Amino acid sequence: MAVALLDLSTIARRPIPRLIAIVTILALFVFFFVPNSLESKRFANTPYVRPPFFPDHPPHERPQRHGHLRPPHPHAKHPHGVDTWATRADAVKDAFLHAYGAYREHASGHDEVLPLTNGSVDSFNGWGLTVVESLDTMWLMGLRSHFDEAIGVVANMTFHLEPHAYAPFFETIIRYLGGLLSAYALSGDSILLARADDLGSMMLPALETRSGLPIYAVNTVSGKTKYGWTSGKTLWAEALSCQLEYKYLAYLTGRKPYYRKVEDIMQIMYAANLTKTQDLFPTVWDTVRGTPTTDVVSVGAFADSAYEYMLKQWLLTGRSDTQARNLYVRSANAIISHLLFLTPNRRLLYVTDLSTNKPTHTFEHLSCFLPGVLALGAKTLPADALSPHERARHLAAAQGLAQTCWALYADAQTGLAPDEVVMHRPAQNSSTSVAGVNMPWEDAMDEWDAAGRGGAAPGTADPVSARRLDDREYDMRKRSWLLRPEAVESFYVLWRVTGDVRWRERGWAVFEAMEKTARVAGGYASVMDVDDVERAGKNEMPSYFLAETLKYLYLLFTDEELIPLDRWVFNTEAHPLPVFEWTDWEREMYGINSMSI
Ligand code: DMJ
Repeated sequence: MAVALLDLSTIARRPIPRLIAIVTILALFVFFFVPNSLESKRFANTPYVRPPFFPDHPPHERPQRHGHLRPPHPHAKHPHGVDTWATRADAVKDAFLHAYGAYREHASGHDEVLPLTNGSVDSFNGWGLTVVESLDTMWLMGLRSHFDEAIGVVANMTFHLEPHAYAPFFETIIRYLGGLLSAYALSGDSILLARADDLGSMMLPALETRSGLPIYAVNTVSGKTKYGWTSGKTLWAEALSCQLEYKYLAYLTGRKPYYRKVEDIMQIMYAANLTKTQDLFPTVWDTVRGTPTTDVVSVGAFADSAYEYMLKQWLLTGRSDTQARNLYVRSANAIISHLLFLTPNRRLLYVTDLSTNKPTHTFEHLSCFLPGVLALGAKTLPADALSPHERARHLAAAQGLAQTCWALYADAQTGLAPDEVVMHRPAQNSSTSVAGVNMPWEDAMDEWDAAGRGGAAPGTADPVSARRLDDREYDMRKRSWLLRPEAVESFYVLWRVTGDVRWRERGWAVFEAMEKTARVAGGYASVMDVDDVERAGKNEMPSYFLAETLKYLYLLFTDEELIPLDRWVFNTEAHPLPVFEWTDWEREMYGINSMSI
């Protein structure tokens, strides 16, 4: 150090070395600083140009498992003349490539494609929803080039919204956050976790309400929130359908608010007084007070995934969240006791809503998720949580409800199911009152038990076909098939739980009907009237079609269990998340307990 100081002072005293030193310093200054400042001025005057959403050339997939560069047409036989499950799985992959290709070509940079007009729509935030929803399906189908291209799109996602725009909490969490987390879990690509963390934190203001129940929507930039059409209310499905996503995110990031904010919602549910609604959760809640505002109970649109997420919280956390598990068992028993009915002739088992404890006898396609959840519970719950009697009932209810979901498909002219039906009540349709019509399923089960259990349990036999309207025992209230997944989702779980190949065959029948009626040049279009084969489709292809419907069909036909149900848990948008176990420090820091209710 002393030698260096001596040399510098010598240079400073002599004129020529001093001049060389000054010129060198000036040259270095010009070299390093001037271009940078010019550069930044140039950028300051140039408007920001977003990079292209997709590159010009579509991704090119290398030949896949069965040696096809492109999978065969669904109706084509296997090269050796055998129509195997593997060729059926390939046919679903072909359907996915057709749907995603249409989105990529016509709706790049937007949320969803409009399949009848080759247009696009920004249904949820305009960030490129179909890309995020398709990531894990691409991964499972082995579409690696498509996946890699999509990662490039995700890398550029800022989740930016204009000041007047709001991201709906429920849809953004189950679709975007669920999609990112699942793709991360499958691929391990850290950009996906980074984006999930960004989005998870941007959506947290939705939970900053007086009660902790989520408000409808958030502006991701300002953090401002707003109510939706229910003004001041939270739908019950919205309140719980964030548990899996945020808890897995808390596990991955170590960030406490991700866990605490959503667990506080569960604590409201554990403390709720449900005596008026017979242990069932009302569909609408006051966002400020955290209490129900209605006595309507349902497993349909406003409630569905909330019941699903009780069981799945327990499964996702390595079967440790016994409080959520026990609440699921209590709720599922209440559903079976109060919401299940049988039609008198075909013995169709259906799940309906209650308003002031009276059944409405409506049955929604959305409710066809329930058989899958009941079957999953019957398969996984331990003996100390579910008695043998309860387990048998849960499994029989699952099979019977799935039979009715199938009947709705099989009855229709297109082979596709209506979105909502109302079951006939002969006592209303005839002048004489008929005793025992639309009887509660539980009563029928008790009678069957008492009579020695001969034949199939009530409602579980294959439904008798009824193409004639009069024989159906229901009227269609919503005649459209909206490319929805719930029936094939339950067929998939039942196939894996029971090994009964009928569920696979039915899934194939749904797929063939879909190919015939819903496939159009611009993707797949919802069907307006399931009983009218001639009627034009509806100009929409919701992202859940790629996230859920095609994924469950693909998994149903793939012999290998790509997503083992004991190691993965599907969120309500069919994005699989891996089972994990909390560490001791997480338990301590997050305040996790495993208390039973
Ligand atoms: C999906 O977006 C999700 O499954 C949601 O929970 C309800 N149903 C739609 C598709 O029908």
